[in-house]
Amino acid sequence: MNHETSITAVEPFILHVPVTGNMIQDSTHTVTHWGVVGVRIRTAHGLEGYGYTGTHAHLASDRLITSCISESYGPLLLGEDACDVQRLWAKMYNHAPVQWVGRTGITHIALAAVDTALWDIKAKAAGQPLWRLLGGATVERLEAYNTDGGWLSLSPQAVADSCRRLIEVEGYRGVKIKIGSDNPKADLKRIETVRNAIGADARLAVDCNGRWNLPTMLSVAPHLPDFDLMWVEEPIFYDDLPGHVRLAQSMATPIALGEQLYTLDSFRDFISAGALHWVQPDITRVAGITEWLRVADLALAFHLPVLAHVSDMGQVHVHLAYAHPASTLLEYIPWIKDCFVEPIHVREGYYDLPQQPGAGTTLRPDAFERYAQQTSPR
Ligand code: 0YR
Ligand code: MG
Repeated sequence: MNHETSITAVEPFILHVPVTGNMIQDSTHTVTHWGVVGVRIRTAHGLEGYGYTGTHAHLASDRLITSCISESYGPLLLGEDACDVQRLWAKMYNHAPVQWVGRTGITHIALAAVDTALWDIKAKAAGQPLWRLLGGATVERLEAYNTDGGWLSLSPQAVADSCRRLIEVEGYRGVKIKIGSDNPKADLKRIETVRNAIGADARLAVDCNGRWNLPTMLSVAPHLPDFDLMWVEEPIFYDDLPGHVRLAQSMATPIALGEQLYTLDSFRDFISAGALHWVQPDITRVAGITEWLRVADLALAFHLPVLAHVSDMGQVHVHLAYAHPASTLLEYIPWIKDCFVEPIHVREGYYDLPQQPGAGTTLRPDAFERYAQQTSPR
């Protein structure tokens, strides 16, 4: 037992941070603030680990997460060595009373924050950024693609203008835009407007956020090759495995998904059934870095590329994407980066490699001053 990293306190927090332009929409969600819901774990000799997860900043549901962290996981951690990440993850994941009420969902989201804080401590104790602790960077430069110009709340022309600026001025090689409205013909027009604006060489992906049903998607699919898309993301409902298999068999454009899948087993089922082409795990859903790495290894075994999903989990995902050999590209969304001591940064379309020890999750004190919410009602 390393007493220096013995856990002495587990302190959850909730931050609500405004998004770009005060409001964004995809086909399924309207968001004004991003919820940075997480935990600070203190250890005996003063080392602190931070972990967080992303929400739509709804205080009542955010408090379900912080209550799970402080009341269910906290007591399991006190006195334990924070560096025993795998064992502690299993202890929390398999804790029977918690598992009984939440085999996925809120418990996974809470565990994601805790697991990340443990990895943060482990990397800080080693004096290394997480990507180095995980084996080192597998690429010299990790390419970023930008989603923050493509919201469904913007007009097609506004999306086209912002995507063109991202490519031509900011140096991105790729962008992703939202589709999945009630008018698929208008969405095809939207894609065409953007493709024309950014030119033939830029990478373009579209994200339906699970909104359309199979017939709608099948009617749109034959038109998509005109726009040379990297992928269609979450084309139909998240858990519809047979639907995705049928779609993959009849649509020429590759399918990306995973931001709503909660388990390694679900990734195994989707991948082995041939239901997707780009694997998009998010530490938020799969209960942390520990399980994310297993999903990425699984993808590697099938020679499928991994795209860590972002939703502003980029602070951590950049470490994983640099370290994992299956990872090729990483989404960029800039809403919360200024809350962190070492914000992620994209230069000419590539992510800077983080330099500070830890998982990239250490929050600045002024982020708490500006954005903190009460974790429980007074
Ligand atoms: C709103 N990324 C996504 C936004 C994002 C959402 O929830 O963050 O569009 O999760 O689909 O690929
Ligand atoms: Mg998505």
